[in-house]
Amino acid sequence: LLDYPERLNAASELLDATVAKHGPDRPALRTPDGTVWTYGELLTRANQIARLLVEDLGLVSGNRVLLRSPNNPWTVAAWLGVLKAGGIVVTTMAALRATELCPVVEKTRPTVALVDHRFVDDIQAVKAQVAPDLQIVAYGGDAEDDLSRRIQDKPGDFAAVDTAADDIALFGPTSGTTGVPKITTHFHRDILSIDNTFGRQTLKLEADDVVACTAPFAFTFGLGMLVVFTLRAGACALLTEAASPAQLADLIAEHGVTALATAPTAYKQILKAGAVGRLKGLRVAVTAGEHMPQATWEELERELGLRVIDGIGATEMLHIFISAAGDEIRPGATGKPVPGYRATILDAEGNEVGAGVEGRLAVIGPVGCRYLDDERQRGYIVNGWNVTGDTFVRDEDGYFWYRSRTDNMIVSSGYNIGGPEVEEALGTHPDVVEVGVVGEPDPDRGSIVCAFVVLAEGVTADEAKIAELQQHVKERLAPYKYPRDVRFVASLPRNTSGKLQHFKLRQIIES
Ligand code: 3SK
Repeated sequence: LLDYPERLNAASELLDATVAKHGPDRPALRTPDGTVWTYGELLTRANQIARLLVEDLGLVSGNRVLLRSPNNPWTVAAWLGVLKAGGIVVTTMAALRATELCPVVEKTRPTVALVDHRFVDDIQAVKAQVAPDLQIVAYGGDAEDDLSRRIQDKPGDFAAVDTAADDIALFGPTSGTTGVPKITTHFHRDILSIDNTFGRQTLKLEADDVVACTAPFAFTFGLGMLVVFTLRAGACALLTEAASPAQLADLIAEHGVTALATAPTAYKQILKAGAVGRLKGLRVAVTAGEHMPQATWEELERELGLRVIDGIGATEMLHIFISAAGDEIRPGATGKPVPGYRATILDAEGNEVGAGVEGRLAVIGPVGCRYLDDERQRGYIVNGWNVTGDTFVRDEDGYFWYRSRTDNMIVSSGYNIGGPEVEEALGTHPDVVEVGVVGEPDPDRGSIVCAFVVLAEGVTADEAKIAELQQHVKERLAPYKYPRDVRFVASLPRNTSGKLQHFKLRQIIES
């Protein structure tokens, strides 16, 4: 399963090996405007970019190249070209501004930045502030020095640098939910490991699949789905930039998408928009990033006959390590450790606890947390286990059930209340579009449950609605879990991966 040669270049395995197996003419990437890149075209462009980096921009093995772009074919070619050239890719979210990019650039010290032309300004500002020697190449525009012009006369072949399986291939910044970036590091072999584990054991893409995923490449959920698993299977990725849930549903129908990966919120919104019929062509559906409420999972099964593959991953672990597919799924549970991983539950002291006892999720597998030069490594590793910051409980059959982020357990009058269970209960109310639940300090109870609610358009936000929502929770959960404070808001704060930022809700309470 995970036996790799000492020397290995992940990009060659994903691209050259697939071309050798399936030929150059199959579609590898497509976009909503009808652009299609075959595997042969992708290989040529990746090779030309590798040549540009080595021949013109002076890249040597181990140098870092920052990528900044929405998901599009050039970004995939650039990602592969950097790896083939022996460089280390630094993925960044296109949405980050100069102030957020500066600490990433200071820490990873890229020599080159390949940047979508629409996002060059911030990177120019970063160069001026902290990286005077950074060479910036824009792409996707019509300027003379645009990447496509700079590579057009280069030969389309390039022998990949003979990297070691344990050479670093990827620096993946993660802001977690607190904002200060940590840089995760991943080896060439890690990239293949996520395919040999989750990709091949659970997801099982086929060469005829058309894969869509809303997560950006800079969120490793998207990188795995659209690049690693798709290319290794010889399948085709539909690369969408920003799309609303209704637009996404239309694209899925129009482009014959057979495999979709997106956050639970997007599935919920597609259901609420009445667009679920557009997903009828799906063979496989995946969700991660947040826990999918059981009601959403069941509705999708009823409507589409699809058993959605839920999973939990982490940027530190590169991809999903607990999941289940098909008949192995136990609705409501996240699943079991993906083959290749072991998982357990730890108490506050780092001791393993048995079935039925809630605690901190801990995991060991072929990929693990290695922050670049960061004291917070000590917080992530406990007795050799990677501790992800999630509270779970394991049942007698070895299934793992999500409770909350460890920092979102609300202790109210001595009761433990998981914020997500209250979110899930409120989310089943027809007037609720989105909800975030956190603890609010309370002099009598220690904390009370506070719900921030986005109501559907046209619904009146008043005292009667608050009472109705509280009653709705009391009818579904132990009554002590009901939100004593309900605040109506226009939207909820999410990070660039789309994850709800509970810490920002707590800040609102404190302010
Ligand atoms: O957040 C997750 O669950 C996740 C899933 C897959 C890959 C990466 C991440 C962070």
